[in-house]
Amino acid sequence: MMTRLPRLSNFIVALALASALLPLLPHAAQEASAAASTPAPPRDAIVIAQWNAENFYDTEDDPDTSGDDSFSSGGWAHWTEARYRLKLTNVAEIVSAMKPDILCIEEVENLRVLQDLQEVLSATFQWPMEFVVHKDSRDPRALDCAMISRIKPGKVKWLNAAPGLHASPCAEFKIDGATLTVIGNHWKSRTGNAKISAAKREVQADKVREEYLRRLEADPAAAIVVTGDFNDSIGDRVPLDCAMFRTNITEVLEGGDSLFCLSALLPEDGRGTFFYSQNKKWHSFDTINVSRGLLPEGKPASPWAVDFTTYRIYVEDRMRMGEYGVPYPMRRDREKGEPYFLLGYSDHFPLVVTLRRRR
Ligand SMILES: [Ca+2]
Ligand SMILES: [Ca+2]
Repeated sequence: MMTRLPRLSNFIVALALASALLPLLPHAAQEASAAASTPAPPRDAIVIAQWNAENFYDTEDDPDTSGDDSFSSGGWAHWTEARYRLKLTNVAEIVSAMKPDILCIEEVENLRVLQDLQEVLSATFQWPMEFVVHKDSRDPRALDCAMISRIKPGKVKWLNAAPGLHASPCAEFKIDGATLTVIGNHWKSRTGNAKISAAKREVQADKVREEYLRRLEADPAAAIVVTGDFNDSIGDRVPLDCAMFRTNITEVLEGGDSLFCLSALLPEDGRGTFFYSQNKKWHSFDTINVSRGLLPEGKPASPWAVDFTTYRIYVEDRMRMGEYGVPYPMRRDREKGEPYFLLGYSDHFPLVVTLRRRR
């Protein structure tokens, strides 16, 4: 059992603070947020972040799906407007600290949640991210894989591996005449039968590989970033051998038809983004993977190079809890039959990296 840090009193204080600091921002105030946006992002660096935001639902019941029912009024999760607002603030606070130009975000219920997040980012944290890449994927849990960005996306396509799996947004960003392709992912979770869930992830991996290979064949220098929550760790069969997210940089530099998994740069015991409480093990489910052209020594070179020193799992002390320092989530839980609420962020840690324009 994970140690429970927050107590009821903390919860009340946090909630009171949240409601005092956060007047309910009307959903429709997008013009205001657009007007407040800053000029184009700096072109010499592009920051990319990845985060599975865990059950990022609004509080309204979507009558077209039962996927959000437990997070709707009267549902099991006791998800209230105040808690939703606090989640928006918590997520926005961390995102604004990472300062991404492009954020790939998973487990978001709908466009409204993304718009609310944009509004809080802009109004409360002065980090406007005015563009959205989103599509309702008809997921059984009503959760989508999306992007928000400070750079206007060009062509967007959705990689649908199979019905019932999260579609992966594949967005092209035209920056100073060069194209950066970013693919966000949320592969099938490991719940249920292990073989069946791995087979589903394999189909998703094949779809992503097909897409990036096509781009590399057209342009061997193509700048491609593939990120997400893959529900498999570095070196597991599906990411390593199906998606070809390689951990050996030489292989990528020489072959050019695979991607380099940046988490291979981190120490082996420092790659975990998710902690499985049943077996008390860390998993590196979230990674950022890049094409050869983006590697500092990659040839042919893309217009940008990954700055290896910037790649990290973004964690602040407040994002951890318990003796293992695991991701501090925001959710209803129970201890000895007593329900309580954890008022953190997500059960995953985010990742961030900077690409620098080559000179
Ligand atoms: Ca809802
Ligand atoms: Ca519903």
